[in-house]
Amino acid sequence: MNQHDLDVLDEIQRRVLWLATRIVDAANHDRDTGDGVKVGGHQASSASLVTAMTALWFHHLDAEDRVAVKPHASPVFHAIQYLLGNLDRSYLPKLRARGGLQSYPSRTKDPDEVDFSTGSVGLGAAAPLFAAVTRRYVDAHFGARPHSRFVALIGDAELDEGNIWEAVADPATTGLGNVMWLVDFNRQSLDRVVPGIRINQWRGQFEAAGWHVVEVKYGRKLAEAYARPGGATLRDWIDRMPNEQYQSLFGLAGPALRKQFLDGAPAEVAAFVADIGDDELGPLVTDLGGHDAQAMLDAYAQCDAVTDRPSVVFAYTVKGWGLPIAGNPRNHSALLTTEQVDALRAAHGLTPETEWDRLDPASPAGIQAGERREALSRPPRERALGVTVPETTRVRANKPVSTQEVFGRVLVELARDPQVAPYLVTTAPDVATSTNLAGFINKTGVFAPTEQRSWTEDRMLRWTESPAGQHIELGISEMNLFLLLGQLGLSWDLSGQPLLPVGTVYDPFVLRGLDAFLYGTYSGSRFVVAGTPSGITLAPEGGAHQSTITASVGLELPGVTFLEPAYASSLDWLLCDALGQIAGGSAPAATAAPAEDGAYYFRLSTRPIDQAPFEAARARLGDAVLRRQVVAGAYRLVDAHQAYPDLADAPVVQLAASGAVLPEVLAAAAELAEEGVAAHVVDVTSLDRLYRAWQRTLRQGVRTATVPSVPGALRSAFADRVPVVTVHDAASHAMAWLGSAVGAPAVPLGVDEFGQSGSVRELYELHDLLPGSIVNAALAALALR
Ligand SMILES: Cc1ncc(C[n+]2csc(CCOP(=O)(O)OP(=O)(O)O)c2C)c(N)n1
Ligand SMILES: [Mg+2]
Repeated sequence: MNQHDLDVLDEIQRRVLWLATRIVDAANHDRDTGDGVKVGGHQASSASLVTAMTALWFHHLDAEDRVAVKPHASPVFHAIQYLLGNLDRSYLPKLRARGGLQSYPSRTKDPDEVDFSTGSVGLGAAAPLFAAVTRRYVDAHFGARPHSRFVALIGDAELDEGNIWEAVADPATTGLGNVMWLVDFNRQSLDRVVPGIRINQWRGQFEAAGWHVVEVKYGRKLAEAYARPGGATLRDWIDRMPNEQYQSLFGLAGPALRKQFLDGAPAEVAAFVADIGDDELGPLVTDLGGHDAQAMLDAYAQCDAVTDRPSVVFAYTVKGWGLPIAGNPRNHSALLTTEQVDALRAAHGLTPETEWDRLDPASPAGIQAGERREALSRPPRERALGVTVPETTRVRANKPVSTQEVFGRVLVELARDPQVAPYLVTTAPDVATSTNLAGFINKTGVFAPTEQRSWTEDRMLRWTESPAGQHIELGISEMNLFLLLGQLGLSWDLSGQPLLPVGTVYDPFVLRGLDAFLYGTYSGSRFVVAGTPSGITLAPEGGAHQSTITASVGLELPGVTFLEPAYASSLDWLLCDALGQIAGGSAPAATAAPAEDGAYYFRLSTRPIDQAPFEAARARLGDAVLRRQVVAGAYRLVDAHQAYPDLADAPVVQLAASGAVLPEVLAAAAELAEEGVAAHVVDVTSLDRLYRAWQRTLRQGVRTATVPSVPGALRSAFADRVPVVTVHDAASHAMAWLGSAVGAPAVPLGVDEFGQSGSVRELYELHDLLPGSIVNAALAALALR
């Protein structure tokens, strides 16, 4: 790049630095929230990425590229979008304000176009890598999309997060030449100057995983000094200097800086810098490559040139670059004072009248901004898949069957549907076969970027790996599972192709990937995940594999619909419905639930269950009504009035249960009948949809100061206002609210302690889930009336 263009970039980056700093300043000093809670923001973390980001958006990126910005650099991102003309000026004083710019880049809440949400460090960093995995898959199945580079701008301390290394190490992410991570190597975290010199360790870790590593360590001034005779000793000294000592230089000037810089240095270094003036020494020895636009552009070009593996750039930067808090170990959340901001404004040649201005459109910088805006403008993307997922695959079972088995069979059936099949993609963290994906894999194969030779012939499992495969196998990392699902579910946006992603995981280990699960749904992703097997019902497996709190997790996660069917047909309907919702807008008319947007979490079991009671309910209610109620969240599996007509005057209870425990509940209802109590049995297929329906009417009542109505889903399943017993192979708390929703006393039964090995019967006995306990709970509930 010629000097003129570099000068233009420099002018732009100076304005970016100013705006990013002032955006945070305005949030803290121009607004009075009146609640005493500090607003906050990160001027220092923003400043250290100003050069790298200016060089990206104002020179390097194309419209097709997708970038994750480290959470604390969101002000830089918005400043850049503003200068490009993609953000209205009114937002600039609204960082961290309601309806304003989000603290951390958000796909769903920011007014400008954010590619990847970030916030929980490590996750946003890994997301572009999985977006690139998704792109490789899309290109292989649907034809090559226009080339994109997937970039992550990440903090150096972010590399302490384990999920980073799980992502880097997984074979599914190897060979992605369109990925570039840029580490903002300012050697500071939140609390401290990162001890020691970690670059060699990190370099080794990336290289061991097959990555291309670039270091941008020095700026032009230092490079020139190194080239002078004796410069090698200077370089050697700076390279060996501990971070703590180096960082301390930023707070110093004059002779004090020289003294600190030379502390412990060989005599030749002192001699080399002897004729460099005090005023020049500081700027020289702190001249780092991460603030040299040409050095950064060269690094980006080096990454582009390596097309067979991902690249990582370590850009040596200064936290707080260009600000009075530069390099200060306590600068992470430090805010410039109003006086400092005033001085900075003046130093940037701005006044309170001109401080929010865009670049003068007639100036070279303004012209550059206009050109870049054009170059970066993107065509709209289509979210809906535009295919109709059938309401049912008609899986039937005439013998006891588990939901996990049915799940596998429904997927196989859908893989036969010519409309739906091409878009299905499954993934699992080394549990594909043990979660019943084998049938699907046998039909569709495993995805590999290139054809792989198969060395063993297995008639049960045809693990053929090829670019046509539709299962993406991961190593044992639940973080990677949810990161990949999250990106597969955003493929419509980031790769121009909507997909129907389905993941499986052992239910207890949903918790292991929980933050990535949250990350995906917070980002607006849509996918299906099956947690299977779950609960103490996988009895002999013992406490380490028995999930108890996952139902609550599924129920409470926003953007996630939690489903726990017990019977084959109900799972079939719910899974087809979920995929139909993801396919976008093709929700069958019978769906009682209002349009949902997000992920679908099925909690399944390996316990075979007799299907006859469900068929009886089907005969009683009819297919259409039953389906509607199943999809809405609950239906009466046994209607006591019809099942026990001679108990017309008997006391009535409702036994509500989800999933694998239904046989015990049915047995309890029969025992209660013998004791003269009429018990309805309600199969709760989606605790989540029921709860949401209830909450919706309550909130409506609260907001309009009117008496809330009882939502339809609750009304049809719990027609009588009589005592309730809830039974769940999960923490008793998850269903306990049903009593209040029905307006009657409730006794919640569930698993509130860690499990252990045993038979189903033994463990149900331990946790009071056998029919005898359910009967006693029903009597207790009646007594509480
Ligand atoms: C998972 C997670 N843990 C903790 C935090 C709080 N936190 C935010 S930034 C930060 C330090 C980041 O340091 P670095 O990545 O080096 O970024 P820098 O600000 O230096 O650029 C921490 C601990 C977070 N956002 N996410
Ligand atoms: Mg840092």
